Amino acid sequence: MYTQSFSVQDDPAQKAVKQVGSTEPAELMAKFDACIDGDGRIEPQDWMPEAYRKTLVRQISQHAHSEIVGMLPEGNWISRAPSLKRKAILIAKVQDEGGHGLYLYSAAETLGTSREQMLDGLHSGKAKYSSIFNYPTLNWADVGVIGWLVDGAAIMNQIPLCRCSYGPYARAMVRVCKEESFHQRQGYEALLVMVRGSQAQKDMVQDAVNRYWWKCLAMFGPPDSDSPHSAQGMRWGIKRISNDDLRQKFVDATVPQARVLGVTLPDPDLAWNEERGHHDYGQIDWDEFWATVNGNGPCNKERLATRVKAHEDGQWVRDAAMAYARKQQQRSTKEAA
Ligand code: FAQ
Repeated sequence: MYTQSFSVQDDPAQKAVKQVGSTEPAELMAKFDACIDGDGRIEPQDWMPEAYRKTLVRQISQHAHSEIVGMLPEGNWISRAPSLKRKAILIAKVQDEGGHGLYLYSAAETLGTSREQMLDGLHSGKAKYSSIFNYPTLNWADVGVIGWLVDGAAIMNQIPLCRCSYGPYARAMVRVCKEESFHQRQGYEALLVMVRGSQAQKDMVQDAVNRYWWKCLAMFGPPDSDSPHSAQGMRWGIKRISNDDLRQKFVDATVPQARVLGVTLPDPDLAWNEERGHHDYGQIDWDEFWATVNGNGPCNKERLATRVKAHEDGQWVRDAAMAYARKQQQRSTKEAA
């Protein structure tokens, strides 16, 4: 169902957005534009305008950090998973998210930005990561809801990125989406088991849905009218579907899933609109979203402090790996001599 985004036609109006005041060499720029207009792929060795490179690094950095910080809310529940099976699934899922972060840091490296630079940005609080990971996971149902809704929203957003104009990012996304699809299903299945259980379990699921629903809608970013990067990102074929259109797709896909689970999505304005062929939904609290994005959500400080500590605690591993690599290199140089 999430793969429907593959078949969405690009809006020709996107291509009409031209770069304003470019100082790039006209000939190279024309070649680049022709590649983008022809739905080609830009590879690391190809010439690209600096603004395109910068936009990609910005978006990939936000995405990579989201995967890494995103390990924390669910990671908190590994030691408290209700069975060995759930523990094994959760460990695998959290590990996958770490892997996604690494593919993405590698994709950014192909654009000339080192992992150290990106991590400095995260640890100093300059770089962004997804707002959703600044909320606490209060009960076991939160883990299921993160799989169902957070990974569901992530897939919806990332399937179009498999067609991103920058080759390494697009290719990384193919694998990431396959894994996210497993994550979404394991979350949904965990919730199905809970809603067939006791009243207390059903209440836990509903409580988790109530807390996460609106935050998941905000994951798609600000409304199109308030999204500074969307027009250019779409012109360059980095983004293929707008923030609002993806949000709408997510709502439409999730309503029937909620019905099967027997949970209520906490929005009195949620209703099918026959004329639009979509669900209408209520107002997202954008003030709360921006407060969270700007570092003042319920868990921002804790998340960042945990990441900084993990990085510092891991220094000895990086030192040992570098010392080993140097030793191996010296040995092979000696053998070659
Ligand atoms: N949270 O003009 P736009 C996952 C920022 S991965 C925080 O619309 P753009 C997997 C935005 O960066 C989830 N900041 O920007 C998982 C920009 O800031 P800047 C992450 C946000 O780039 C599951 C400013 O607002 N997925 O969940 C958010 O065109 C479970 C203006 O916004 C990705 O990152 C937000 N929600 O569109 C892991 C996908 N929204 O740079 C563990 C790739 C917007 O000006 C467990 N990224 N901002 O300072 C994207 O598709 C895009 O970057 C958007 C934003 C759609 C997020």
